[in-house]
Amino acid sequence: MAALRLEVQKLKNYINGKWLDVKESQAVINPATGMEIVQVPLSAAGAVNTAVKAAKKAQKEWALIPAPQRAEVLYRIGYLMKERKERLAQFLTMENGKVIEEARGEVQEGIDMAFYMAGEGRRLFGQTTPTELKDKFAMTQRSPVGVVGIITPWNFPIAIATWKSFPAIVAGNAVIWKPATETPIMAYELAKIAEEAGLPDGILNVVFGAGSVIGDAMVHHEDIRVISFTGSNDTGRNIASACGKQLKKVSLEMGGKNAVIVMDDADLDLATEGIIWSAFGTSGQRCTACSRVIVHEKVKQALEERLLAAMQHLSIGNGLDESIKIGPIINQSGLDKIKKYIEIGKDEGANLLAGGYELTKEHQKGYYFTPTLFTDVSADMRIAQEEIFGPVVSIISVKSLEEAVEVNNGVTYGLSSSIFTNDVGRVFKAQRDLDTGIVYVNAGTTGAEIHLPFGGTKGTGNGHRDSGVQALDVFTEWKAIYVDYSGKLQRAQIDVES
Ligand code: UN1
Repeated sequence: MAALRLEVQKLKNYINGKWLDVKESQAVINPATGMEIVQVPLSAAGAVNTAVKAAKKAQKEWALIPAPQRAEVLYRIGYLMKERKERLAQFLTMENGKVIEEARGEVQEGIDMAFYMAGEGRRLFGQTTPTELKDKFAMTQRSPVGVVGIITPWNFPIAIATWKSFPAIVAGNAVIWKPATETPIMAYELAKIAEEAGLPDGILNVVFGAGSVIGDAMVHHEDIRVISFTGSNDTGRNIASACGKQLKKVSLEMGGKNAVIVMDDADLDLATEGIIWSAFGTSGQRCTACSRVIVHEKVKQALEERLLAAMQHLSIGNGLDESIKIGPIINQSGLDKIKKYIEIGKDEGANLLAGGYELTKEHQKGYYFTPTLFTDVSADMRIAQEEIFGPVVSIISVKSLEEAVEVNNGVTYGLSSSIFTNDVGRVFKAQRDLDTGIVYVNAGTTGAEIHLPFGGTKGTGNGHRDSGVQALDVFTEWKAIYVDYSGKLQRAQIDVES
């Protein structure tokens, strides 16, 4: 196991290129050991004002730098992240708990985003188009919105931050970033990298603190023109209504109740692997985690046997140990929520096939929960409807593809879904009818790549997408530009010969 140590005992805000001390702070706990790693500042709301003031000024100059030159900084950020991949991954495992292999994957996702968005510096495509009138030219162009606010979660503390901040930066905005207080080290490391890469002062500002203080101040600050948020549905709704009143643009990603559908013609061994990986990886703490398995009744028993056998191999412990497959839950309240849903499932009459309990004695101070399978679950039970954010899967049996699709779609969320089948007709019907933002065929529900849009339908979001070229839509305004070189007044819709 690594013995990496942070050089500081207390983190600082990064505002206008300066590292600023904050009086109040709280401990960041390694969920695998219960030990303190570092202190995270709890800033007062005034820190947001200071950051916005600096960002506003810096953004004006940044927007005038040609996008390919802005992108050069992102390339340097990408190379520094690559150089520090192992360091970042180890700190990620320490603060978040995910196993080291997954932590490396998440850091890679951030590196991919840096290079992908740097490439956008030479694209940022608009359109040229004819006009109705002679000697007139028309085009569209993306303009930065100004100062943008990003609020990021603890479950993907670096990847999600890159999905939001890199498109914002390459498009010419300045960013105010409030990272989750559970996982501030990734923000600290990324800000250090941005500083070393030569990102001008004031373009990326990190303000640590509570959502109720810093997040709230950002949402209500009139000079922050966009809020991009990933987190819980309740918080997202509050943000959306506060932003609605101010006509502030808001992009939300708020989780899922993702299902893997297994048809009777599926490769059951492959489906088992896909379910285990997407349900129990990251201890189920992904927005994309599989938390329902919708299985054709003909193969239900065979699939359950395979899942139970595969679950025997899931070693649980500190994710810095390369042999461990399942890390801890983020904290006590995460654990309590999972435990509450186990009781709900039992009360609802679901059949607990495996797991369902917390590991205490063997794992001492960490927060560990066993991978859990409920079967004979009906689609309307709360365990099949509500996001649990833990390693808990509900198996629901169905008689047909049509019924499977109906069950899949019968939840308030719409992030990710998957189908295992070898029938090409079923593949095409499923990808058409599954009402989620992401659909997988013969793979689990996790593993989105950064050059495709990430987000979902219904209660998962509000129509925007993270990552992909689509993320640029959140952080830019479309400008339509008309150039009349006729030398005379030409009136659209009127001076047109028909
Ligand atoms: C999340 O859980 O919020 O597709 C993000 C995936 C990862 C990202 C997950 N690439 O599972």
